[in-house]
Amino acid sequence: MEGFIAWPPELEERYTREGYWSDRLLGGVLRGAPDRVALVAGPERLTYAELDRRADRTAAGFRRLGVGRGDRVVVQLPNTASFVVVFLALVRIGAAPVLALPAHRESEIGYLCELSEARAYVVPDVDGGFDFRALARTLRVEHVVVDGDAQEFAALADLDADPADVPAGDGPDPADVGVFLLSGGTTGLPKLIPRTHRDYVYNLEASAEVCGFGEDTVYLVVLPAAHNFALACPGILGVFATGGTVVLAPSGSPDEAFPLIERERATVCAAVPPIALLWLDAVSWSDEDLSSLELLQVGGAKFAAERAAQVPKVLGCSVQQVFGMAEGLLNYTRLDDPADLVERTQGRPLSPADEVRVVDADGADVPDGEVGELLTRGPYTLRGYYRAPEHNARSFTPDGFYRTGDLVRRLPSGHLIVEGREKDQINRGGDKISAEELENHLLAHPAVHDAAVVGMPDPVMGERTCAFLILREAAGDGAAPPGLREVKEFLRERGVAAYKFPDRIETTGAFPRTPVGKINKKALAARLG
Ligand code: OOB
Repeated sequence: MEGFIAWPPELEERYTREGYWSDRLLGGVLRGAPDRVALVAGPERLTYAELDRRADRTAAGFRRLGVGRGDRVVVQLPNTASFVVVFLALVRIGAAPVLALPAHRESEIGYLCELSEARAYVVPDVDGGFDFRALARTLRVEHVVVDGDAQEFAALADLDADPADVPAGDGPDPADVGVFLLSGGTTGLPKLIPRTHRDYVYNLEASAEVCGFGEDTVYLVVLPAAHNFALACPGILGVFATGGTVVLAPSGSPDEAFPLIERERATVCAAVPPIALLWLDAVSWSDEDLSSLELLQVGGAKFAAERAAQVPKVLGCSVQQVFGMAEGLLNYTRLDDPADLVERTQGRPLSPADEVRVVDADGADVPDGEVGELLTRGPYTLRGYYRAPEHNARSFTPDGFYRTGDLVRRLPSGHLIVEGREKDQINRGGDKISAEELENHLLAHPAVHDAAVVGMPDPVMGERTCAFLILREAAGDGAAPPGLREVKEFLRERGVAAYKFPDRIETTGAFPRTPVGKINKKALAARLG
């Protein structure tokens, strides 16, 4: 696929020879017994055989539309059975789903469709009060497929064909891009992360092993299914590969998640820290029986040691810290690690073939125990973002290490402690916000002369977003300077996802500068006190 950067041949040979890569495909992950329940979603309960058949029929439906190997399809579905069916259908025909989040709006989706040259866009009719058909009308994609009331578009339910009636087409190769994940973003625009069948299959299978997933696993999904953590770390796909059951919840709210844990006897769940904190509080006033829970995975943002220590006491289950990234590298605390490492660290790399360096500003390795930037290379870490040559020149070392932008300390055991971040990004409870992307939107406001976005510490979210604005003189002649409400409304009209809206606005006369003239964001953040 043009724009995809593959591993160099010698590594390709090594990862295959050493058994990290196989020829298994993402479409073949359903390995549970045919009559076992694979998926519970709302009122639906699908066995492995039923899910397999629905995926095949939907795959045939997509093929009949003319979608096939090497095509891209932007998928923006909430946690419904349709998400799983559409994902499996597309990877089976070798069309790569581009996994947008339900929160994304015109700004993000328009860009993703254009960059990926998507053949199709798959959406719910209405979700969370938002009409995705209206969003679809603003786009130029050949096929819009709607789950529910399709209006003028194609209905997902009609993408149903007997596989025997549709020519089989060209199947995917394990080295093909299987799926595109979205990067959190550090620049003006989000980036697409190509994940091949063989690297992502390794990602999910190795994760399932480290996390002890098996036929008895009942995995509750509370994060968006489109997020790497919930999808493949080990996630939904890791459960399917080991024969367990996936239960989809609409959100991590205790009102929705706790009754599902009780009813389905869920054994494991992946959460971001704000959800874990909410659960720690909510057990005291909830009546549900959570005794089936064996493991709570927490990741996406730093989870404080004191809170991690509370999980076994309050929720009665083990805790696992997960420090991962859509770009690849996953770190897990191990199930048999001593409590001290589980509480204080964010885990160690999943794979023996993960190469990790911790370097100073000059790119020199620092000794264990000292803070530096994490660089990584390995059998499931990307070698380049899709169609982003300039960005790639900055994000990778010449020998192919990905610069994570995370500041970490490595212990002699290999465990990593996340100490901070170098990248210009806000991590709002696991949701990543590119400061530059938000600044560019703010600069489009007629009253804004300059904008600088910084994170501010928050006890629940870890960070919230503050936008410092320098207003135009012209704002004086009539136009009132925008307040927080106006700024949010402005961003909503521009079609920006709501999680990127600032939580606070500060106006100022000038930005502090670094000696080289860049905005000094540390000094700005310090003003927030
Ligand atoms: C996960 O993936 P992304 O792509 O949304 O975000 C990756 C970034 C990391 O580079 C790091 O800055 C931050 O999120 N992060 C953490 C963390 N886990 C992720 N920072 C501190 N402590 C942690 N435990 O967030 C992701 C992907 C797969 C599994 C889990 C999380």
